[in-house]
Amino acid sequence: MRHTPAVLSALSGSYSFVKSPAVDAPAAQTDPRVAETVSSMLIDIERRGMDAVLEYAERLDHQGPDELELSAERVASSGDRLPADLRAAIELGSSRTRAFAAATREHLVDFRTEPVPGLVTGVRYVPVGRVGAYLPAGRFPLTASAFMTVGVAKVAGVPTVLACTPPQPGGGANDAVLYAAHCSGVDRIVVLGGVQALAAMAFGLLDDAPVDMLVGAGNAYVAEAKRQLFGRVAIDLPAGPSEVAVLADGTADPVIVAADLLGQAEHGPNSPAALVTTDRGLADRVDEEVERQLSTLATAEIAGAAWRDFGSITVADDRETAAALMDDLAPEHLEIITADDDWYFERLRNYGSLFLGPWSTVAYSDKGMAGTNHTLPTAGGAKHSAGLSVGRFLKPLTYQRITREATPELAEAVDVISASEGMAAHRATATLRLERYRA
Ligand code: HSO
Ligand code: ZN
Repeated sequence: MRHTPAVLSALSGSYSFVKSPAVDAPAAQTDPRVAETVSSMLIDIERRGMDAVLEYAERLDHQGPDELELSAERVASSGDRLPADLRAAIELGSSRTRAFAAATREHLVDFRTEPVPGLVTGVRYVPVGRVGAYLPAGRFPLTASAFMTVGVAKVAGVPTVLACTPPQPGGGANDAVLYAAHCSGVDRIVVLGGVQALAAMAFGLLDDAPVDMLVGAGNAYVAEAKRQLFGRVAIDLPAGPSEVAVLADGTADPVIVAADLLGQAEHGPNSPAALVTTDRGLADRVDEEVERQLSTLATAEIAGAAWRDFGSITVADDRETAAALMDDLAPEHLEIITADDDWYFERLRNYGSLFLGPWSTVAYSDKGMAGTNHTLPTAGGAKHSAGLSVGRFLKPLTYQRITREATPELAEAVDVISASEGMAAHRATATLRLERYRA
């Protein structure tokens, strides 16, 4: 998240930084060394297949060749190894996410239109055939990832959803991640991490065919592997470090605002968190409150580093300026805590997911309890893209049926255009039909 200098200088109102980021926001481009490592691994795995996959799994994750497979019973019984309250929370998040995806799916309706008699055109939503989901379980096992990827793909009607999750330090997979995947309807889970997992899914080494689409968050290597495989397969999003922005006025509680900023800064030392406010007093109180909360936060080492390097507090003169600043940031998550929430709701254009009012916090969506997807554009991507949703797993395929009746109008126009372009074979496809129509 970084402000565009040209946008800042064009703002009609003024603003000032109470705290500006110490470091420029992480660049959207990948570190060239990461790109190089990933590229050589992909080439090697494509050439040598499963032998190379097993070598990387051994070298990078100390995984033996017989430690990839999980029996169906082991996955199905994963919930039995969890405390009852965690099991119930996973079931709630899974069903809530599936329900929101199903409601969204209902709005994606096949249709037909007949612009002139004899020309029928339409759209059919057809699910992608095979999806590969990466379920991260590194520093933090993001339990809800499976809801967002596996669960939403299954609601879209994807016939085969394969998942990979990295091995845990003592071997095996994280039971909460397994249970979340199981509740989400996964067809098969393999214990495999990093680039080797994505390559194995994309090259069809785990199953009888390659996947058509790769989804799911991971570290910089996982993100880069997806970026490099894009084109050969579809991907959800090029995901960078998680971000949060809060747009608040003097009515907001500084304790809540500070907690919500740290709530995403905890993801990693390069996670940006921004407050834009129309109230100078709130800015100062949040500045102090963040430090106070960091002094007791268990993950202060990460969140504190993120706040120090990528945290910002900006005071805007008026709500127009605040909204313009926020649209320029285009944050992954945006919380609005003001007396004018509806005005901002109507006005704002760029965000991955929006949280309206003091009771709405990002973690509710992060963990699947709101039902909305947490796979969202970062690094300003919200200016051009939306997050993952059921529609991404559905291809809106067009078709047409043209009858004899509609032939003269279409064929005569195609004849003229093709002749002007010199495309004789295209022209013939139309003129031959015209001859038959007139015969
Ligand atoms: N904020 C992350 C998702 C997540 N956070 C899950 C915690 N758990 C990306 O939206
Ligand atoms: Zn999060």
